[in-house]
Amino acid sequence: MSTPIAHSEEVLTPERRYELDLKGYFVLKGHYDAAAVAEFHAAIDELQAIPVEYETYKKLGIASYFLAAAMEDPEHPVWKGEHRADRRPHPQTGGVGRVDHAICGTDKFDRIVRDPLLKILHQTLAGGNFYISSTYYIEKWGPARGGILHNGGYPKDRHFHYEYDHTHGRFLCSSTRSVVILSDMSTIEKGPFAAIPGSHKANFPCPYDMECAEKNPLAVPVFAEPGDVLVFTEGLTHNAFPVMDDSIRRSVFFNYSPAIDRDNLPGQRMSIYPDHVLERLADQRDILTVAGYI
Ligand SMILES: O=C(O)CCC(=O)C(=O)O
Repeated sequence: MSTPIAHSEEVLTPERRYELDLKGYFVLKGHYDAAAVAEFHAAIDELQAIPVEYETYKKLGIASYFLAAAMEDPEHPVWKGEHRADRRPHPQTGGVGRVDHAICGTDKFDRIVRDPLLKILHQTLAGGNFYISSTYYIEKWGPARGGILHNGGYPKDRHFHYEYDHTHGRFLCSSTRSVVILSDMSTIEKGPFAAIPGSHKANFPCPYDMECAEKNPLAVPVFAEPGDVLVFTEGLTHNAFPVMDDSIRRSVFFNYSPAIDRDNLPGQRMSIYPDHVLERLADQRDILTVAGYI
């Protein structure tokens, strides 16, 4: 990883800015090296080794992919071994397909939290102070379905809209993401990320199939390799193509949103992160303790 980067133009270059504005995403090729990729795989292994128990999840601050429905209900079926059809545990390892608030259950994603390039990038896209609003991984073992295409510019949604303010020459995006690719997604069989380029600026609902990317004529695969980081506005219509072979597909999602308050340090904070995370990442409190909404 390079030394701190001072200017947003060095990070959001004219080429990246144009591509993001036009298509709604771009890929940072080879952003993380093999050692970092190995560390992120180890993070997922660590999260999967945590027993899927309400008390344990609550104590750590991690969440089930059912989010509030499960985290507010100790009797939720997920604590009794039930899973969403597309997030079933791996048949051999038993590892669960997704854990939310992942940074509360492992410190092995901390280099993504601290990543100076990603911080400047997402701050620029938020148009000011931002915070990390969600962190999770997705593991799929093939063959596996892609998933329902979601979001888009229409109807405008305050939670994920894309905006560029021409008057003041700045972005005002309400939600942007970094997806760290951990598996080979360089061919269609491997179930790459799916996107409808330009859909973050759509003025109409998508008239095509939203159930599966492979049936939507406007959805394209975004091919990527381990260590690449896909940056996109959550206003983009997106999901994934199906995994067609028997490979394991893994990626890590970091979501960034504008902070709604300048400073919300302990004592007065509304951070979603428990104290053990704020202590471990004390140098990153500016992006973990600000108030925001998810
Ligand atoms: O698995 C993927 O690459 C896409 C998942 C997705 O659309 C999401 O988490 O919002």
